[in-house]
Formats: sequence, structure tokens, C-alpha cells
Amino acid sequence: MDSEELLITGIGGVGCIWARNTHSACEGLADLLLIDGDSSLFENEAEGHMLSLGEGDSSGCAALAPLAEQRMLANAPLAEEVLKSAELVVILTALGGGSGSGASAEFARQARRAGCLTIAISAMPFECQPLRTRIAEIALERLRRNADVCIQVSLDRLAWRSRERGVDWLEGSGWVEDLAAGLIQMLAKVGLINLDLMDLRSIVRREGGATMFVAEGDPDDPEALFAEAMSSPLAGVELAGADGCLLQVEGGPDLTLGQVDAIADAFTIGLHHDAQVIFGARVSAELEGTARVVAVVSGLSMPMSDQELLDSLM
Ligand SMILES: Nc1nc2c(ncn2[C@@H]2O[C@H](COP(=O)(O)OP(=O)(O)OP(=O)(O)O)[C@@H](O)[C@H]2O)c(=O)[nH]1
Ligand SMILES: [Mg+2]
Repeated sequence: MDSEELLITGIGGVGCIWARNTHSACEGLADLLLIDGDSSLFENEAEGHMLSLGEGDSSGCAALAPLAEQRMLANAPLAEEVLKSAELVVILTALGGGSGSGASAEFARQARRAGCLTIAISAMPFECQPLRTRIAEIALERLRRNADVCIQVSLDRLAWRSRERGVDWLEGSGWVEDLAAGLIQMLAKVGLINLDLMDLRSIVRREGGATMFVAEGDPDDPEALFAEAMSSPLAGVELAGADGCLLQVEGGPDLTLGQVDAIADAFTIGLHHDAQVIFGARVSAELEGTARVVAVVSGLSMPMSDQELLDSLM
């Protein structure tokens, strides 16, 4: 796919950081759109499209989600220009503030109306932020209704993971970026067995919820790769009953068919016996001795209620 058909969109301060990092990891494979109330974030227009929800000042719409939503609505003609050439939109946002919580669902609605397959990766606030969590829950409900796929990340789990690795959750955790970049690369780079947007559509449009995993590790240890994927900082995921899976295995020039087969088995063995599995494989010189797996799983039992979600964050 061409780069203007794949659009990475960051909404709100944290979402824009993640989107920028994802975009640079994708090396010209996708376009970038940054949406925020604080336009001081937009330093370098050459890097992508910028859409300000502020009124020419840097005060933005701090903690005012309804205001951000109104401004996103008013900016629909500008967004439409960017969405015209897009086929897949990946939205990155952290909910609980004003800009991300207010504008994400409205932007997802605009993207779908423009015919784009819309995948949102949205983070829920830290559990010690009850007011932000309340704002985020309302925003999440609306985002779920408007996006084709809405993946929830827990900031608490993201932070634990980052602490274990000695990196900052915001700048260095890398997990959100790996997930989003994995999805973009799956569609944009040519492989031995290619996956395309039609494949992705047919998996995510199945009934029930959908989510994504990413893992990187030893190609001779499929179980460890699967365990790594399952240890992701996702919130509210129940894999039981999953009946759709898009799976891409990528490895170095030394990757063997036997390794690919064993990895595919490890990732699909727990799925429904009638599951639709679409499979892709690619060789990349820079992955010598390593395998990277990206999986989109669908047909999940419906997302958790607010209370269940809160419990899962505890
Ligand atoms: N503890 C902590 N949490 C943060 C920090 N920055 C962001 N967050 C979390 O990330 C969520 C989203 O933050 P931002 O992306 O900055 O919010 P925004 O959408 O830009 O919202 P406004 O700035 O209010 O328009 C918040 O609800 C918090 O849960 C921080 O410095 N410390
Ligand atoms: Mg902000």
C-alpha cells in the first residue's frame, strides 16, 4: 500500500508522542496526522499534517472534552482533506484529558464516514486517577461505537512494564509504537506471503471484539513468543472464543519454514476450531536470528462493562 493510504493519527499530548514515534519507526511507509489542543506541540510541519483544536493560543482545551469534540466537528472539512486518500487510519490516544477524550470518537466517526478502516489504540488512565478514569470511560464507550476496532491499553500495565525495563512509560516504553508500527508494516511492506487491507477487513469485521498483539524473540521458541504477546499491557481482553486471526511472522534470511509453522501453531492453537486464520510471512535482513509476530485476533466476547474494566485495572 502507498504511504498516503496508511494514516497514523495521534490525538492529545500523549497520543501525538506515540504517533510521532510510530511514524518514525515506519520510515516513510505511512502519513502522520497530529491533533491536539496545544499547538506548541506542532514544531515541524514537514513531518506531517497538523490539526489544532486550540484557538491560536497554547491553552488548548485542557480537560474540556466537550470543547475538543466541538472543535473536532468544526474541523471536519480539514480532516476530510487528509482522509481523502487514506484507507487505514490508526488512532493513538491516551484518554482522560480533554483533547484525546473529546476528539478521538469524533475523528473516528469522520474517518469511517470517509470509508477508512479505523483502528484505535487507546490508553486508560492510571488507577490513581479516578476523575480522569471517569472521563476516559465515557470517551471509550463512544470510541468503541465509532471505530472498527478499539484496543484498550492500561497505563498502569504499560508503566509496570516500562519500570521493569528501566525506561520511561511515556517516551521509552515502545510497546504502543511497536504494535502500531507492526500493523502498518504488515500492510505496507512486501512479503513472501502478503497480507493486505482486504485480509485485515475480513478479520476485524467479524462479529465480536478484536484486539492485536505483537512479540519479538527467538524463532526457535514459539511458546516464549506467545507468552510475550500475552504479557502485553492490554486491558479488558478475553481471548476465549476468538474465531478470527490475521497472523504475520517476520524473520531474518535464516528463518525456516519449520520455525514459521511452529510459531503459527503456538498462536492459533487456542482459537475456536472453526477459526478463520489468514497468514502472512516476510523476510527482513535486519531481523537476523529474531522473529517478530503481529497478530490481529477477532470474534472475542464483547468488551467488558465499565465495572469489569475498572476491576481489570486494579
Ligand atoms: N501520572 C501522569 N499521567 C499522565 C501524564 N501525562 C499524561 N498522563 C495520562 O495520560 C492521559 C492523557 O494525557 P494527555 O494526552 O496529555 O491528554 P490530552 O488529551 O492532551 O488532554 P488535554 O491536555 O487536557 O487537552 C491522562 O489522562 C493521564 O492519565 C503525566 O505527566 N503523569
Ligand atoms: Mg494535552
